[in-house]
Amino acid sequence: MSSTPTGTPQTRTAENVRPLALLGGIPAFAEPLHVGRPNIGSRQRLHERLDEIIDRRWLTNDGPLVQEFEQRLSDWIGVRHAIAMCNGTIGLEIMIRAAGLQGEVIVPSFTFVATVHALMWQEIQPVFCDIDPVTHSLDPERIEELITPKTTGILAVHTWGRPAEVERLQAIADRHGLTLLFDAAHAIGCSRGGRMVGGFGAAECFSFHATKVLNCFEGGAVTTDDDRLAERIRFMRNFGFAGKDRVEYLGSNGKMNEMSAAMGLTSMDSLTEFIATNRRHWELYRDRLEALPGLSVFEHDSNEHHNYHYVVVEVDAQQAGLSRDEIVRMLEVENVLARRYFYPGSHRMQPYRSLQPQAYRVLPHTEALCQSVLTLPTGTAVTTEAIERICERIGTALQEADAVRARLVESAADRTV
Ligand code: T4K
Repeated sequence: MSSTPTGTPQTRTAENVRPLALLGGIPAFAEPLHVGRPNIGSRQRLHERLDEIIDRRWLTNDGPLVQEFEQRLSDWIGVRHAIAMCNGTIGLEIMIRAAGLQGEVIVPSFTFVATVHALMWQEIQPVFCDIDPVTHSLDPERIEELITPKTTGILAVHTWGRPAEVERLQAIADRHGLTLLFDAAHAIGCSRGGRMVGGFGAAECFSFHATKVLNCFEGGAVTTDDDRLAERIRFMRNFGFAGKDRVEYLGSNGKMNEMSAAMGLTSMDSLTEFIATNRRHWELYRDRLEALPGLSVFEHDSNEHHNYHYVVVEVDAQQAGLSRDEIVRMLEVENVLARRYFYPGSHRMQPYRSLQPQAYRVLPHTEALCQSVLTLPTGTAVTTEAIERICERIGTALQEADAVRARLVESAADRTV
């Protein structure tokens, strides 16, 4: 059987099923298997769209494909405005500025650091709040104690696509006159109470990066039901222009180009299929891994829409016999590049580590999750056979935990020589 970069396993023979690669066996995969391999959709449709762009000679600046993308997005989500962006980070920055946040904003540390940077980039002080260990999103119980006279908003994250506790967050925001915004980078196609993510808070921001379930190569979108806010966001996305030769706002360049919109539309055409694949993969991982001691797969509400984009595994090192890091290192030798999102936590990254060295004190659940969570490869580039193989390797490693640990200690010693 040939091997490919998408992770086709090598031929399964008695010789290479065991032992683990770390213990002298053949790696499970001939080439690295990544978390975040892009979903592509119909190449033919993508090529047709790219040809249309070239024929039309309209490459960017609110082109027809961007407009179509925005319309389909807002129709699907059920929100009045979807404003496409060049990426999620710039989308967050523009959303934050357009919503008038300043001073201090409450934000989780357990997120991709872009969420926090988007505040700091505008000299807004991020105030780290702990997360609920079950939902992995902001813990509403911990927010009010962090509010000061300088607080202007809450920037919550729908971590792994599971919607944050939007109703309780909104009640807190209303009680204190704060603006509630959401980083919805992971949450396209997810719902809470039957309502699609995209319409909560004052505005929400999606990422359509190559690694996301819906991808535009690079891209994002801010969605809102607020007409005036939407208008400001549109102007700020385009240098602040409110008309020809008329600049009314401090603006940036957040525009999505036509190639990205072509990819986004093509991705959207196949989104149902991508999500169905993700769901099958997630269920397979859950069935296999939860049969093992000390491993649990992050759950989603099966009564809601979900994109099943991330397969997130929590490792209880005591029960499993191996720590999260030991499993990640064992998998790496098998050519499975599991990720430790969001290790070590934004508060332990710069500049926050220097600016707020004591932040960890109020973040016990964040600290614990940063040590115990890993994400595994999924999406349309991964086969069910590959997933079976990954789970089998993890199971074998747990059975041989002592040997695995001893070998890892030895290899760490080798590396320091
Ligand atoms: N807020 C949250 C909560 C986010 O998670 C993110 C982004 C943002 C905001 C910001 O949105 P953007 O500005 O990115 O639109 C990756 C993604 O780059 C990033 O978009 C994502 N979150 C984050 C969770 O994951 P890295 O640093 O892990 O990227 P990298 O280069 O290590 O790639 C991840 C894996 O994907 C690798 O194993 C390789 C594979 N890959 C990647 C690309 C780009 C491919 O196989 N093909 C590819 O084309 O951040």
